[in-house]
Amino acid sequence: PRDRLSSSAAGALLGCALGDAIGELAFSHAAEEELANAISAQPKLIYTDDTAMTIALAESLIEEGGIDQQRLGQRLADHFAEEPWRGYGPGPPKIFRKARNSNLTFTQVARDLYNGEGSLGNGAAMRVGPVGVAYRDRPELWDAAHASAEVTHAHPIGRDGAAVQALAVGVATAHALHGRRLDPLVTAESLASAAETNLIREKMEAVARLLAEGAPPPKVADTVGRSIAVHESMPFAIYAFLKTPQSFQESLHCAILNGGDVDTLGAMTGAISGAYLGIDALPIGCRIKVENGAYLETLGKRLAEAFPA
Ligand code: F2R
Ligand code: MG
Ligand code: MG
Repeated sequence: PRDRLSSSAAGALLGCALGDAIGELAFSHAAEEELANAISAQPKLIYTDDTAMTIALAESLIEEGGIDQQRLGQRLADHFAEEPWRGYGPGPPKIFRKARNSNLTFTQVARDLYNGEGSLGNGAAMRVGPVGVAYRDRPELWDAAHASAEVTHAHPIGRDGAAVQALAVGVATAHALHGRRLDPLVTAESLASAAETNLIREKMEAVARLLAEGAPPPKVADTVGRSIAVHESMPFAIYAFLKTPQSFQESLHCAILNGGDVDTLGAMTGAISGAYLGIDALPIGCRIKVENGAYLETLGKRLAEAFPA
């Protein structure tokens, strides 16, 4: 089980980075053959803010042994300060700046964003994979996912979207750990019933229904959405995994070849699929090209050691 957890944790982090970097290429190469040529032409696969924030969250979980919101906020802000060019959404940099220049905590500042509504962007969900790996099928997962989200995303939809994505990674990791095969329909239904907001529950119910009907991906994307808002991207990312759970590549292509916020769709699907299938199932040609791949693999192993089976 220790080796399986380690493989699953490394798979989740590298899967996120691969999905993010390849998804970013799909913004300008949206057809399968064109994308394959673009990947071959790249000396390195460069990830974006999705993976930079995932790394910060994994490091914070390992250092703190759980979610310490102030320390997580500080680590996210430090990563942003080192690499502000990673393509961050507009909200997090504002929060980092204001928290640094005031006596307010990160969560207090995050609550003021977007006219006091807080953010419902997909930024908390795209980075939450390490919480799923660490807590898996444990009851603490839900609170840890909320706590990790609240550092930048205070809107109930932003928090709920992150918690459902964390649960998807948690279910995938737990199945991998115990060598069990996951039932896509049962998983979609249980994720729907775990959601706390009507909007996300209804989207996940639509995912379950469309999976059962065998609806084509473009129809699913049009129905549930694929935008920068979490309720319009996380459900399609989970669908892309559940449609073909045995193939990282097929899940990733479904996530990123139907338009929208494709780096983030890739990061979310890649994290779930990588956790479920383990590091050895990731396409080796891409794995060796991904930026900081050795560090991501080591970080996954350290995360597994910090939260053992
Ligand atoms: N920033 C980007 N990409 C820019 C180009 C996107 C692409 N071309 C596309 O069209 O999809 N990528 C990175 O940002 C996203 C994650 O963003 P995050 O961290 O959630 O940021 P923020 O600012 O909190 O939220 C994002 C946008 O969502 C809308 N929004 C959020 N809360 C809202 C609210 N309460 N009311 C109304 N709108 C709200 C705003 O438009 C925010 O700008 C990822 O895609 C990552 O890759
Ligand atoms: Mg991004
Ligand atoms: Mg994005």
